[in-house]
Amino acid sequence: MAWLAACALTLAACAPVPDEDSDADVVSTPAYRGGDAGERLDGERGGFVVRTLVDGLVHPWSLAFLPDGTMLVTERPGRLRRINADGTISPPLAGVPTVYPRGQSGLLDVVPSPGFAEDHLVYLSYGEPNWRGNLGGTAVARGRLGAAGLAGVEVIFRQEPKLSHGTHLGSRIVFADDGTLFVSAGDNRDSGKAQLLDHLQGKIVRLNADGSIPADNPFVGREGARPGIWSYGHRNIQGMALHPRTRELWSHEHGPMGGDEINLPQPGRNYGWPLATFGKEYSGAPVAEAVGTSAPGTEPPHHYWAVSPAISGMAFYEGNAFPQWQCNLFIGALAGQALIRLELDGDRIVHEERLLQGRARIRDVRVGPDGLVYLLTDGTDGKLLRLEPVADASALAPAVETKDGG
Ligand SMILES: [Ca+2]
Repeated sequence: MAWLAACALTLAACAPVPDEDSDADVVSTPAYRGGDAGERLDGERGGFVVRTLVDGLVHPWSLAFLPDGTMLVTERPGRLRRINADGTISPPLAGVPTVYPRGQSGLLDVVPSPGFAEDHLVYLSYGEPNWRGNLGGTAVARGRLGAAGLAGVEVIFRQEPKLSHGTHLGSRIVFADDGTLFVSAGDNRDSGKAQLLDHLQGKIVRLNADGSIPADNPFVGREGARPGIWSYGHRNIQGMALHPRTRELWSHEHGPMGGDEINLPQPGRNYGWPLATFGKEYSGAPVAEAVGTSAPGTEPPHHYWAVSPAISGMAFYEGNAFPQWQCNLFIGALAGQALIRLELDGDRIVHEERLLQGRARIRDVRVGPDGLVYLLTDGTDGKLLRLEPVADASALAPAVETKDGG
């Protein structure tokens, strides 16, 4: 029987991380619920209303706002939809590249071009299959959005070789003010590659809008280094945003068991994975390559969580709807099932509150042009939620009554 035990051990060791299924064959039937009553919740900085706008989305991953008031939403199995201002939801739009629909892989981020009003370009990040269809890598494609979908789609970035069995692809896309874009590319659960400059695993890359390499990238001209790399030593980045005032890039990444962290990635710097981490392997063992919580030549995290919330989505709040949350940083928590609200003093994180605790896995958080906060919850019945100020108590359920009108 010893061989049986050994076989079982081998299987366990080789099994993909069982934290997420692709659910690629689940039928998506999204429905608009924005007319339903919202629910009032209380927070440290006052009450707010949470309203379900859409349900029935299958693993929605990212949300984007277009100038005409519509929204684009990705579903991880490979669908891109338009949610119109009147609440109608489009069928899956044409032109989306074929995704590698396994585990955490599939259609991921969606971001309009900064010049969308003129160029109508939409950028997508996704897990792209290799030619055999048995491995995936992070890729970015862009196409012009018309009524039926994307046209003229071209792939402007891809991880080669592809090493992912369905885990650790990232990925978020953020445009900087100079028109370049940052793309996070996960380590594909091949952690050592995050330290290798001749690989694109575990990196943030910086590209021109057409996918070409900016001449001032930090490793341009260095032999043996991929010139697209901006920063390295990353694990799995599912949140990036520009700070609204300093205009610097902020990112966060999943640690293993413990050690989720926030970084302010600077050009050419090493963010430590897997040499330095505050986390352990899921087995409880130390990370094999780690020398400790710090390592020579690597940057310490700007902020870290000893217990991983499993973070995804990142948005700084700037808007008029919630003055009490001005310049706060919002991050979704998957395993932690919460909306994390961080208060800042300059760049320093000085306070954390968890909103919507225990309700759902939160995959994405965005601030709309209306100043309201939009969330995507993860699951086969994923939802688009909106946080609104408490304005009209009569619109809420249950009815809120106060004698003094205050
Ligand atoms: Ca790190």
